[in-house]
Amino acid sequence: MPVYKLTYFNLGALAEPIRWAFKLAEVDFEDERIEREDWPALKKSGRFPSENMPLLEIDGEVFTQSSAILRYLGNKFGLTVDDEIQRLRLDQVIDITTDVRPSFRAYFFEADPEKKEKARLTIVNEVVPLYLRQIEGIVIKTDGPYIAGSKLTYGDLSLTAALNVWIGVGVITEAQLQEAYPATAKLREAVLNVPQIKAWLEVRPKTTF
Ligand SMILES: N[C@@H](CCC(=O)N[C@@H](CS)C(=O)NCC(=O)O)C(=O)O
Repeated sequence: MPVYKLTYFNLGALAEPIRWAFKLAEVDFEDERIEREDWPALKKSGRFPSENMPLLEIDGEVFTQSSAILRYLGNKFGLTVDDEIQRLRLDQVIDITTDVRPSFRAYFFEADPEKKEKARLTIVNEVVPLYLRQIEGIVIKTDGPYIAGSKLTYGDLSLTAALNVWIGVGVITEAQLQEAYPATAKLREAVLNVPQIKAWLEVRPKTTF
């Protein structure tokens, strides 16, 4: 078995679906968490080729890009489906959640309180509905609970982790998700109740998202 080391901030966010993949496969990995104050020096240390995280080391070889890493582990650990159209849906959902990130970045890094509130309202009223409508449209194509029907895949892990960020940041509540996007809410519940994930959520370091 290869030696895996995952490095990220002390957050769920982009690393969390990767951690869940390891937990589901019951494969050991080192869960290195970098404190914010240590990051500026580490970023320029030469250890991080993309100067960002997450980073996955497999037997010492360094890999970047969270979606590529998740897809690799999903394929390796059987968290995927054979059907190509179903796989297209998984990847579509991952790319949709990726498209949302720039608007979150603009909000997080805005210093002016008035502009920050405007950015938040744009996310709440325009960005989240636009993307969740698309996701709901994909999820309802099967009887659920997952994107590919009864089979849990890396796409569900990615989507659920993204939803947890959106809920954690406060741009949508669990009740609003349930009300407006019931199939997506059902999928998130199903993923969070998978025994290995549920057990991990109870012991993992507590963070806002
Ligand atoms: N496309 C990359 C994006 C990685 C990324 O933006 N990471 C952020 C954290 S979510 C980061 O490391 N930010 C610190 C920095 O850029 O200095 C991926 O999916 O892995």
